[in-house]
Amino acid sequence: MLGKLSNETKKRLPPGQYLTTRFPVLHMGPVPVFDLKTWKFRVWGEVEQPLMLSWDEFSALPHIKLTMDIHCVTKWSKLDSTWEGVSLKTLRELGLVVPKEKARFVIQHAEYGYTANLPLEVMEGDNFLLATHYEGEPLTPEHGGPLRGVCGAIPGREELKDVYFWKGAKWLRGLEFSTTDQPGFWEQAGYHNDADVWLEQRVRGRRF
Ligand SMILES: Nc1nc2c(c(=O)[nH]1)N[C@H]1C(S)=C(S)[C@@H](COP(=O)(O)O)O[C@H]1N2
Ligand SMILES: [Mo]
Repeated sequence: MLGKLSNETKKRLPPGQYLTTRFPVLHMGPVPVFDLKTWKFRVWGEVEQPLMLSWDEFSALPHIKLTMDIHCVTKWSKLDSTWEGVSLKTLRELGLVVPKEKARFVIQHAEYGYTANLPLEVMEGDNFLLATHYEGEPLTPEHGGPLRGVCGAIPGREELKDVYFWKGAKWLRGLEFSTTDQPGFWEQAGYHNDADVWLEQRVRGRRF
């Protein structure tokens, strides 16, 4: 199958990955039910001011559109997926989420206690988004609606750190800014803490 791919496409496929045009659904446990009337998004920890937003308030924030290649640790990759949502950069520029100088990590907190951890500079990169829409439509519940973290690769932006898709928490309810790292759900289960797709950091302590 790889033989049919153009050189340009091959360059966008990290080691060990194959292309799919499907969008598989992958997560632990059931799809949570949510009520947008009571839904809240919270930010706490090492920030100048904790934040709590209702769904209407979150929706009213400036959204950006982002097209990325996404790479799942189970080895599928999907090119040119388009997302809309709010970036951490926007939250900082609006003065809503201003990390304290000592903040180093951001922990995404999702329904049922699922967490995912990333360094602050990765979360503030152009390839991470708090996403409300996928391909122009509101996120479906299966894919993490109403809000999820998404991370991927932007072709040509080699300076950015590209991490596997598990580092984006579906059903996101809050962000905790921290001075110390706190391995998330899959990281505690043995997945690699750094999760760099180009270094094939899938599992802690070894490559496979
Ligand atoms: N809340 C939550 N988010 C999660 C997961 C999960 O189990 N729970 N699984 C992660 C994994 S392993 C992957 S590959 C992606 C899958 O997203 P998708 O179902 O939209 O393809 O979600 C990530 N986010
Ligand atoms: Mo995954």
